[in-house]
Order: sequence, then structure tokens, then C-alpha cells
Amino acid sequence: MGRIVIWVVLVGMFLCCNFEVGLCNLAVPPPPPLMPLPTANQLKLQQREMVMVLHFGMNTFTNREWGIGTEKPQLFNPMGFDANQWAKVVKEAEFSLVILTTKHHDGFCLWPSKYTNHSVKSSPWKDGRGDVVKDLSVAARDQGLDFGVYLSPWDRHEPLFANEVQYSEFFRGQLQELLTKYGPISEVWFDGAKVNTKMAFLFSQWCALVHQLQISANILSDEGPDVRWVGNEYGSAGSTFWNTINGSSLKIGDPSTFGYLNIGDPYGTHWIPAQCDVSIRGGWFWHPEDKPKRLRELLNIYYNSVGRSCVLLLNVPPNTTGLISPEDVERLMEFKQAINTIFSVDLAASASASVTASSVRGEAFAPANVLNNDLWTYWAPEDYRNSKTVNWICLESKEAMEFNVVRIQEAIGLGQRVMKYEVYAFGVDGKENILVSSGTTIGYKKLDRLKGPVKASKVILIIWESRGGLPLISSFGLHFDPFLKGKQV
Ligand code: FUL
Repeated sequence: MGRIVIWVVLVGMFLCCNFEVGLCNLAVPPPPPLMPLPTANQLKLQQREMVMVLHFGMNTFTNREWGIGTEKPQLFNPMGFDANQWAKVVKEAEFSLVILTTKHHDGFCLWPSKYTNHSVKSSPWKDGRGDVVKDLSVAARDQGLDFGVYLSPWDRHEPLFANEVQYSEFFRGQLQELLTKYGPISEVWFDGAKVNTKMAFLFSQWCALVHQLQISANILSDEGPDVRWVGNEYGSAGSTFWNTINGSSLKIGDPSTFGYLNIGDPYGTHWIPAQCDVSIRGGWFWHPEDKPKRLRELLNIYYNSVGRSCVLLLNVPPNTTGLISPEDVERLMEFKQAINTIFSVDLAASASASVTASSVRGEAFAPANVLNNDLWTYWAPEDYRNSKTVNWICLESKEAMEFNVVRIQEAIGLGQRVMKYEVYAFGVDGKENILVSSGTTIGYKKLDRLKGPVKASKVILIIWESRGGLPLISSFGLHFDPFLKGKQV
């Protein structure tokens, strides 16, 4: 009898232990977030990857980039205006958000504002009864697109502009019209450009109004608060790029911050991702002699913006007829097809590569999570032990994978962490391993172009340094870009 009791106790203890171990495994909690973190609106914008802006207005008809404010409204007459054509082009190019320049520096409003006569209502277009903002907002929604507005604080027409308080109130009135008459607004862009004026604006009031009236809107400007301008107008983020930055050091229109905006700050107090604005043509507005950029240039811009954890803000200027020109449409379609060709196939995932790692935090954080496209499933190593701990993750397939682009993504919903990494390929030309790419930051998405294609069946990402010592990798993929030059490595 005594023996039976002992056996029952022993078996019970064994089961309990296993049960407990099982529970322990299941109960490994997710790693703690590393502040600051993105908001839901910021994450949504980041995942769009590309946003289109349309520069259209008085400058389209005067063949200028910056109007001076004295232009006659009679000049504005886009006889073949068709907002549906614009929205269809945006949709076919696979952008999900379109922004319109509702008022540029010349002060001419594309909607019939009650606060000025310098608008479409004084133009011959539709006998003064037209409203470009309304037409595009409706057309965009018909295509399932989100809509945003660019509104220039610098207004060279408005006489109140000299008066800081009165102009800020005037501007707030115009902003309120845009925020209340045209349905949901996903982004508001306050351009920081202004010349020969030291006038400050009541900027925080405007931002409060946007957030009160449009809960899903991100505000883009040189000082955020939700999205920052990237510090240049050629669509390129720093090769080191932090979504984190000290928001309180930023000031709209202050050139001393442009370098800082471009790179950010690993110890920044605010999460303010960047949008990289650039035009598909030489100018922001349409000019008869201007041509769209070549596909190679656009792809280079894509790698330097989306591929550096930012959002590409691509401008396409409608012409004097009021349409997006056929050559721009053609280039946009080529651009879309090229991106799909390069990124719709992840060679590691399609080879069903096995994924191993230096350590694993628990079942929910398995290395294989890097093969799916979900930002919220990721590989997490064991908790930080000491500064000598090196984290790595390795893709290995039966067949060699031929690639010339490496894609790495962090689980940025829990913060941006990686500060230094290297990628090695094994077995290339009989060599044990070769360094194929290296870098500092990763963020939402890092795309590294290789010197030439590489054929390897084993590729390893080594993370040498990360904030908090605990990198969280959401995706690790290999791609082939047929548009890249370069010989086999
Ligand atoms: C700049 C403006 O001065 C340009 O005209 C253009 O609108 C560009 C996007 O922003 O600051």
C-alpha cells in the first residue's frame, strides 16, 4: 500500500511539473514595449508605405512654382477637369491615400472659402460654382481611397498675413471649413515654407482643431506632431533613420532642424515617423516642358524612403486641362508593376526556408514568424542577459535562393530598437560566408540592395546592437530586383 502511495505521489509530481513547465512555456509574456511607441494612426500611415499628393492650383495656369498672390482668378479654368480620372489613377497605381494642395503659397483656394474671394468662386471655371476639394473628396471615396489636404500657412495673397493673431484665426477658419465639409480627412499637411517673414503662427491651436474634428487624421509638418517632413525634397531619408526624435526641438520652417529631421534620434522622446516628399517630375506643379522621372530614379527613391522606414509622398501634378497627363500615368503604372515584380515574391518564404535563431523567448515568438507579413507576429530572443549576447536569425532552404535585395522589418508597434546589424550569405562560390549587407537602423522596413545577385541556401542576420538589448524582428525576406544593375557576387 505504502509503495502505491509513493508511486501515486511521484507520478503526480511528475505530471504537475510537466504541466507547470508547459504552463510556463505558454505563459511567457510578450516582451515589454520600448517607449516611445507609434499611435494607431501613425502605424496605419506607415503601413500604407506610399501616399500620393497632387499639386494643382493657380501655378498650374501661370507656369510657376511659387505664385506671388496677385494672380487673377480668371486664369484658373481647367476646361477638361475630371476628379474621377485623378482618383482612378491613384487607385490603379495602388496608393490608398491622396492629398490635394487646397491652397498653395499664392493663397488661391481650390474650394469656395467664406473667408476670401481669392478662390474658385471668382474664377470662370464652372461659372464660379466649382469646388475641386469636393469633387476630389467624393471621387476618392468612390474609389475606396482616403483623402487628405495640404494647406499652406504661408499666404502671399491674404492682407491679414502680416498680423500673427488675426492671420492665425483666419487660417483656423479655413482649416475648419476643410475639416467639416469634405467627410473624413486622413492627413493634414502644413507646409513649412515661408520666405521674408518672421511671422510665427498659432500652430498648436490649428493642431488641436485637426485632432478634435478629424480623429483619424495625422498632421504632417516640419515639427510633427504626428508625422515629420524628412528634411529634403528629393525623397530620401538618412541611411540611419529613427522614427524617434525630440519633438520639442522641432520648429516649423527652421532650416537648422533639417539634418535632425532626416535622421532622428535613438533616444528621442517622441515617435514621429517621416514622409519623404518628392515630385514625379522636376517641378511640383505641371509645366509643359517638364517630364516624369525615369523608372530607375523612382525605384531609387523608393529604396531611399520606404526602404529606410519612411513613407514615400509622391507628387503627381495634374495639367492645365485638369487631368493627370498620360506620360505620368504610364510611369506610375510602370512603377507599380516594378514594385510588385520585386516584392510580391519573398524567396525565403516561397522556398519554405527553415528558420533558426540564437535563442527564442517562447513558442509565440518563434523564428518562423519572420516569414509571414504580419507586423505583430515576430521573432523575439530570450531576455537581454549581458552586453556580450549576440542575437541572430538564420534562413536555410534546400535549394539555393538567388537574391539581390534583403528586407528586414522590426515589430515597431513595440518600439524601434536595432542599432547595428550585418547579413551574411553562406556557400556562395564555395566560400564559407560573405557579408552581403550591413547597416545601423531597421525600423518599419529596411531594404538593402546588394552589389549584385547572390545565390545561397543559407542567409543569416546578426544583430550586434539594439536599444534595450532585445531586438524584435517581424520580417526577414529575400527578393530579386531585375531592375538593379550589378554582376553576380
Ligand atoms: C515646399 C513648397 O514651397 C513647394 O512649392 C511644394 O509645395 C513642396 C511640397 O513644399 O515647401
